[in-house]
Formats: sequence, C-alpha cells, structure tokens
Amino acid sequence: MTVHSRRPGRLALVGGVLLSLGLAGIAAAWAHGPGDAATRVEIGINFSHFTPTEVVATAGVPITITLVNTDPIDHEWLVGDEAFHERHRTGTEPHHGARPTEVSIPAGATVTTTVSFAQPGEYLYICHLPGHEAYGMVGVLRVLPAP
Ligand SMILES: [Cu+2]
Repeated sequence: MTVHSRRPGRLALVGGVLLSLGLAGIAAAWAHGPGDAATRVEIGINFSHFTPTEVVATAGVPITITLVNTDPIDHEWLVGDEAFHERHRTGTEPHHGARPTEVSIPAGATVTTTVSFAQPGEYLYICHLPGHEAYGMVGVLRVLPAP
C-alpha cells in the first residue's frame, strides 16, 4: 500500500525533471541563434583552463580568436574534429604555429589566430600538452549553419 502511494509521486518527479531538461534545451537553442555568433572573441587561459569554454561561430565565416595566456607556463590551443584531436593526443610536435587551428601560446603571451569552418558542428579546442586535457583544458567552438 505504501509502495503504491509513492509511485505516482516518483513519476511526477521524473516528469518534472524531463520538462526542466526540455525547457533547458529550448533555452540553449535560443542562446545560440545566428545573431549570437561571433567574428572576434578573446579566450583567456588561467590556471590551465580556457575562459570561456564555449565560443559560437558561423559556418564559412572567419572568427578571430585572441588567446591570452596569463599562466607562468606554456599552453596550446588546438581546434578540430575528433580525428584531429586523436592525432594530436599521440602527436610529438613540440611547437605549433604554421596552421591557424594549431596555436602555441608561451607563458604570459597573447597570440591571435583566425579560423574558419565550412561545416557546421562542434569542434573542441584542447591543450594537448601532457596532462592538460585531463585537467580540463577543453572548450567547444560551436559552428552554426550559415543563415
Ligand atoms: Cu595547457
């Protein structure tokens, strides 16, 4: 009898959670309308974390990113798809700079790069120096379809 009287309560709770998640999803969709896409953004690096951890761009539109490293150690900012990151996790390149999607930022330095992605999607940016990704040096460049 007690069990039966509790069940509807639990179902109602689950329903409430699902409704909340649904509303959060709608809010997230609103937060990333085409008008929110940036063409210029600054990403700070402090205590081995990126701020912000999410940047929104538009497919085919270049976005200029200024990376400001206030840490006393070097970092990297590498952006791309999963295959790209898998290559860099096992890579041995000590320094980046020739490609706009692969940037080394020395201790205390500011480096600017301009990238453009033709395909909409989510491209992670990660520091692949040993241990930094596991520590949380990860963010996402969300590329929206062109309006
Ligand atoms: Cu790092």
